Amino acid sequence: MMDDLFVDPDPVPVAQAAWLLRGYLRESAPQIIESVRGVLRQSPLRTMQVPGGKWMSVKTSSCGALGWVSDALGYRYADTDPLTGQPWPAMPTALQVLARDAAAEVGFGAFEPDACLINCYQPGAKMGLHQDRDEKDLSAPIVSVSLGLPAVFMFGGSKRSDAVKRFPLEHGDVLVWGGVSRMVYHGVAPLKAGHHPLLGEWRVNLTFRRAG
Ligand SMILES: O=C(O)CCC(=O)C(=O)O
Ligand SMILES: [Mn+2]
Repeated sequence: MMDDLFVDPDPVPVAQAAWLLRGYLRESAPQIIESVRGVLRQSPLRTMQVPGGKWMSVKTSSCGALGWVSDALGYRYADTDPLTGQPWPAMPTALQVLARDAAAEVGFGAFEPDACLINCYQPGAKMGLHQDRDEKDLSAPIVSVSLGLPAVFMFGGSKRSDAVKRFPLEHGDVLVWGGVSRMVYHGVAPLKAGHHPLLGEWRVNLTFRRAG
């Protein structure tokens, strides 16, 4: 009877070919989190080194046919988890469907991600401005899901020096960018301390890509 009061809010354009789907996850968040926990039981979180030798403040893992890895040699996608020596865990169906539906919501039809990078932030963790540039198929969008503690997302331009827009991301928000915005510089400001009812002291980000 009241269902029509709970329609999804319209996607908010944040740049050309980039949208924020606020509160997209809603009641499916616990199931998504359970799926992520299942992945992390097989391929645990770890801290990766970036080329040049520094360590990331974000802890990561992956699922899908390809996983994102970084070490002193550089960034790349690999079909095996270097920590376990095993293939990455399969991408749970709930995650695939979430990514595909969110992409379709803003006009990217037939998005079939083969990689989901799981980024886990604790207070103080951050991700500097970067481009997602290791994927072979740049015609596919990036779908980025936020869970747990809120964060400030930075969305710039195609040059590192371009002006950056900052906007808050909350639990359940999904960002989708592609097309002319596919190569924009983006990052996450240092996470503020807080407590989330489902994830405690953590922010979890799922970044879906067509990598291979
Ligand atoms: O945590 C986020 O919201 C962004 C993650 C990201 O940009 C990446 O993993 O490449
Ligand atoms: Mn990125």
